[in-house]
Amino acid sequence: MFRVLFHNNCFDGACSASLFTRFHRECFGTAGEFRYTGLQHRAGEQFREADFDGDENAIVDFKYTPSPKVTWWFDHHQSAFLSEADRKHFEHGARQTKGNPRKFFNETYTSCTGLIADVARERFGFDTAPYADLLHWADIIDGAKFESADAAVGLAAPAIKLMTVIESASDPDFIPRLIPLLTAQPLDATLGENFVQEALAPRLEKHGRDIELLRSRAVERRGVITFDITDQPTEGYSKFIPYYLLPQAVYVVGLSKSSFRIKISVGTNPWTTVPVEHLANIAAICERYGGGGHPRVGAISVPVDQLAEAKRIAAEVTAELEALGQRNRLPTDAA
Ligand SMILES: [Mn+2]
Repeated sequence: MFRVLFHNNCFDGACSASLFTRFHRECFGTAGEFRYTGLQHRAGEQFREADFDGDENAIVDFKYTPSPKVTWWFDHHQSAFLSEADRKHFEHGARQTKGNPRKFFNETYTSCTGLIADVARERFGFDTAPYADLLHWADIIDGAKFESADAAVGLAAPAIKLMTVIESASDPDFIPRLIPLLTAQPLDATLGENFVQEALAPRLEKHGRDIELLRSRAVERRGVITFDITDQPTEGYSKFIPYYLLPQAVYVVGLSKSSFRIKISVGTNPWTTVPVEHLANIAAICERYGGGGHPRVGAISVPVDQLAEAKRIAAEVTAELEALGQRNRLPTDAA
């Protein structure tokens, strides 16, 4: 039995596991059966040695481990190595297996599926042409390079619907059941499978409710969307919905609440027409209030019983972004 461990609840992780299996079957054919385990980021130890229970074990789209039981590894995350010792272990192994490597790391790849495809084709002669559509969507989804807010929120493409069910799957058997299908048939055929449709229906319903809730709350002023949904328990709504509703806006400042915190989400429209050098540094703004993030998106957390303080901070951040007076050029503006 060949055990493939993959990044759980991630479209690229599932595609990586599927493509690796095809590649190994076709180019080696030594494994009778493949079994799959999803790996989750967590505090402390990332792996349990007991997880590596195959005659061979592969990890795809997830962190490195020096365990000798792991015979194949592919990753593209900047944070692939948990320690300098792990990086050294990988580099030492790479020197020893030169000419016949089995572990591959390249952080310039948008998706791990893309890395596996290039290695399999260039080093082992594996024909990746049948998987062009899968590779295309793995790059779009893992790189968050949706062509528009309509594409990201409208969920029209089969791959984006599959992404939605994969990201929200809680049944541990669901993704392992899906993985072999991803390289066995077109994505729309996989989406049409009964067990996939059953998982998708409640997700689409919730997504529709999220859109309507935000439509009723989101307002735009001077290029900044604000909303407050702290009175509505709303876990895991799509962060693209505000830009879908109000595409002229450059920024969003949203208030939401979970059991343990009030969250002020601050974001930049991924499809903004404002040149990047004119955009506000969201990480720097959030850091001033004890939050953090990236240049384009960040968050500030406030204790769950301090709603007034959260509203005060949100108003300050909103005023700062409104003062920039930036708005997107929309296709309708041209006429
Ligand atoms: Mn990935």
